[in-house]
Amino acid sequence: MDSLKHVEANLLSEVVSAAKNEFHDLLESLPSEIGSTSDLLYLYNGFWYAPEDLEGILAAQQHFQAQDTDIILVTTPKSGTTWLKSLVFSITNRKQYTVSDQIHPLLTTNPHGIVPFIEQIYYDNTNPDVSHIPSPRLFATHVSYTMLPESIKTTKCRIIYLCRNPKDIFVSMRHFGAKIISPTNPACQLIPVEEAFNKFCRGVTWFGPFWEQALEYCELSLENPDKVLFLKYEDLKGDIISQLKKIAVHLGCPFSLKEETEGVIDGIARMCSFEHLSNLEVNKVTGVRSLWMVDNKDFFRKGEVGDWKNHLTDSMVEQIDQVVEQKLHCSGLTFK
Ligand code: PAP
Repeated sequence: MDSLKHVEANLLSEVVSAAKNEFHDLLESLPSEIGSTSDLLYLYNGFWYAPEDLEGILAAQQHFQAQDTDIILVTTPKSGTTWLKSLVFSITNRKQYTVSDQIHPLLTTNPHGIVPFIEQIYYDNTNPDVSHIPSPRLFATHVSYTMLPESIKTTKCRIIYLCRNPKDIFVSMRHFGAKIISPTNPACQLIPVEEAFNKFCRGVTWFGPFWEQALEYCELSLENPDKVLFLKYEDLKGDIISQLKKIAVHLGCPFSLKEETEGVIDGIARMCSFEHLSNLEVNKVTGVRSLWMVDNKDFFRKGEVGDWKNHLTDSMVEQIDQVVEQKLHCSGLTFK
């Protein structure tokens, strides 16, 4: 029995190392460039990826089997992923965990520890067992629609896409990069901000270009609103209650009048607010992590709309306005 296990383990490690070699060969064949985040990115099918993200998503394309009841949260990095994860988890689990509940998971676990990124779980293990996760399973991803595993497109699972003003995304990403890039890899220093901004405007950024991704999901939400709900961070900040109702309807679990009058929607908004989540011990302490090498606290900075005004020069604003005008004008997609 032991020798059989040994043979199985050897076979598995050979398969894994063959896949690693194959991926390594693929990377070698791809165009690469230091991205706006100061790390090396690779261009694959029109989008830029850090190698571990690309490896994870390619594995997910092969192995991830979506279920009709799955919910997939899609964002460009730094556009409100952490917030969206907490909101959707709270909505879909509201019968099990009321927000006044002292055992509500968000009180002790960062949203990233509750809703996993598909590309991360398939990077950690090319074929993880996700079948045991209770329904509705919640997953997040930063990838474009074209790169999603096929079963997400063919099953009835729902997608929620959240986008944000790219000026605030850049500022948020720059601060995040300063927290994680150099400390985790001393050989890698942040490139000058003007250079990083140029790269961002050329789309050479994690999962970029951001406009290609936003356009894809925006068009899909118009063609197939039952499948894709398109949200904006600025709208969540502007009127969280109406956005929560919209999300609940999209997910097929609208709030009842009774829930509304009992303050369930307000409770979820409060539970998931920046002020509340960022002040929880689990999201405040240095060294507490839910994702790779990032402290939970690094997912919370200001949580505001328009902080770009404090960081971007007039010429940067002009440059990105031109990109947005040129790339998004026809779609009608605008940012406040
Ligand atoms: P990720 O893509 O790496 O997971 P993501 O959560 O999308 O990061 O982005 C972090 C941004 O969302 C931060 O924005 P800032 O840098 O402009 O401040 C963070 O502060 C903000 N954020 C995190 N949680 C919330 C929340 N509950 N409400 C509003 N904004 C939030």
